Amino acid sequence: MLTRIDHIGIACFDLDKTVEFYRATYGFEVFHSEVNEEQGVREAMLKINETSDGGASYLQLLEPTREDSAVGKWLAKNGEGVHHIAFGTADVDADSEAIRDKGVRVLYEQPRRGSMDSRITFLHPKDCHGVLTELVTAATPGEADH
Ligand code: CMX
Ligand code: CO
Repeated sequence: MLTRIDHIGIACFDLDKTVEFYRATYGFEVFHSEVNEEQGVREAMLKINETSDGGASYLQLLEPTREDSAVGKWLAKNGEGVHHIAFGTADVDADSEAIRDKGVRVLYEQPRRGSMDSRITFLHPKDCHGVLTELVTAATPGEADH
């Protein structure tokens, strides 16, 4: 069951400048940052609020590490902006299989590693009314490597 907005992914050209904009304008601080080479991103997670399922909602600011990555290609075509939304679930395996059974293309056979040791998969934007949609199961407390 999808129980929260886990994050909104925002593509930017300069992560440090974008982090500073969110800090100076709204007071949001970086909760976690990392490079995910598989996804081709340098990213910062800004925690916005805790949620009733014990999780949280974040903004995920994304700078590409290479031009041929998903975010690099998207930025070249669209410029900066909202790149994807992510729903949180306790069981990304079961939920992505159930969604696959409804005929929506799930991009990965098995969930892959996301921010903070979460497990993630994506649904094709062309099957989701133009929205690239991610499903996330957060690492269990204690496993996350801040
Ligand atoms: N939102 C909405 N539509 C998108 C999109 C996005 N983020 N990215 C691509 N599209 C659309 C394109 O506009 C294009 O549409 P048209 O054919 O009408 O022009 C179509 O999808 C194909 O796009 P493309 O530029 O040819 O790109 P690809 O097919 O090579 O890749 C996708 C698209 C979704 C398969 C790829 O971006 C992907 O695998 N994404 C998942 C991984 C990812 O995004 N990682 C970065 C974030 C990591 C994280 O969140 O942790
Ligand atoms: Co994401």
